[in-house]
Amino acid sequence: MPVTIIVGAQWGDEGKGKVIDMLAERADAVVRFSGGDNAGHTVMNSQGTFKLHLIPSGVFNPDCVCVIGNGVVVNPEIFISERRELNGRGVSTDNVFISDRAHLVMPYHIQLDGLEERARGNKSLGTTLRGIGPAFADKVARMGIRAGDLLDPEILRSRLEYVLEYKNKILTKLYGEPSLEIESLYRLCIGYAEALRANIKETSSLLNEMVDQGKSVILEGAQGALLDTDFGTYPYATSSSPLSAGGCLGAGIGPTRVDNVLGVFKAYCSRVGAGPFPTELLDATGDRIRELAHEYGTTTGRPRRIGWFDGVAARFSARINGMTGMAVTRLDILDSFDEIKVCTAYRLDGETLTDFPAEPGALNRCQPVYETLPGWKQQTTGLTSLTELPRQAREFLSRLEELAGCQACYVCIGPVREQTIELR
Ligand code: 2SA
Ligand code: MG
Repeated sequence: MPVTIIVGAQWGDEGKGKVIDMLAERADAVVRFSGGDNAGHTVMNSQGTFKLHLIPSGVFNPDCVCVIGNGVVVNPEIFISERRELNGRGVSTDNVFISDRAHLVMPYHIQLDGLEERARGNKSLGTTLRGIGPAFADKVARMGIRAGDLLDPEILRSRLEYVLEYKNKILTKLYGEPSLEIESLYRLCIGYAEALRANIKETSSLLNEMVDQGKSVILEGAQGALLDTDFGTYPYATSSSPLSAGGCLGAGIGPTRVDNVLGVFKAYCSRVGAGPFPTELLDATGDRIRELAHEYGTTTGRPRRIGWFDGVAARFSARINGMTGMAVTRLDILDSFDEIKVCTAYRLDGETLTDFPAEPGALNRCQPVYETLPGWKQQTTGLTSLTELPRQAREFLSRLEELAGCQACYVCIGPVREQTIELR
């Protein structure tokens, strides 16, 4: 598997961290390509349980190069604290690099995320308040500070002066907040520069050389396809591209070099934050899944919204990602259910839809059409092959494959690395 892109196929939290941790055992490089520390990847392996927000899940393989790509926005404080925690628990970060083109999340981005959410009132998006949207907005507005800018004090100072003049107008005139001081911000950034200097470098050439040498490279997405700025439930979306195409852009590897796109689906759905969610379960079944699976935000601790597997969204996601395979995670969470539902179509204004609508209002009004499958009522954790899985579980997986239009390659039946069955 020379170059594989691994993406979240739903609304994030599908268990990408676990799948990547497993595949990273055999990888030469793992690259994070989108999002920022809004992401939360939980990894459980022989070294313990880790919640990663920025550092790629490949960090547990000491021979693996880990890259935070140009498509990520990096909060230096979070990077430094994550590195400290990993090092404190015996995990080396010597092979972790940050692209010099990656943009930084600055303190004013976090401040603006909070002010913007408050200004939206009852139309707030439920962001993670990590400054991610404002940092990406500055990137495309050509007003960002990049990791590479930290390395030259003169460039850094002139960039900060340019940006602050504008930010201070917004903060004081629009929000009535005090203006920011250049000196303290500059000193803070000089501190970041000292802490990060050894990690910052040009990473796209490094990765392309590895690809040229036939090394195995994994591109690791954050969040999920349905939160993509273009194809997600806009404006209830994140501000970067969690899609496979975002992988090429956010790592600097051309699409012709990519061999596989693995989409990670949960056996049900979850969503955190506002926005349409056709299969949402606002009943005891939703609560039961949330508690069984401990579905709470890794970054914010917010309870996640829960719903049945959505086949319409799955097919859409497989198509826009060009998936070559899927991983189905958290199958074990459904072990005790008598019946399991999967959504096969939507009903909207008297019509049956099998494609995912672009307009969030329309999606909000979609009623799911369900097919009910019998549960397997048997513990799957501990099983090691497809043939050992109960017949009903195999039928459930086949139905998910049919609905998504994509073959399952892995099924996860427990949180730790080994609790995964490789199907093909
Ligand atoms: P933002 O902060 O600007 O990216 O928020 C915009 C929307 O994107 C959603 N979003 C997420 N959805 C699922 N998981 C995410 N990561 C954390 C986790 C979230 C958490 O792993 O649990 O801890 O709450 C994530 N990050 C962003 C967000 O909810 C908004 O709907
Ligand atoms: Mg997560």
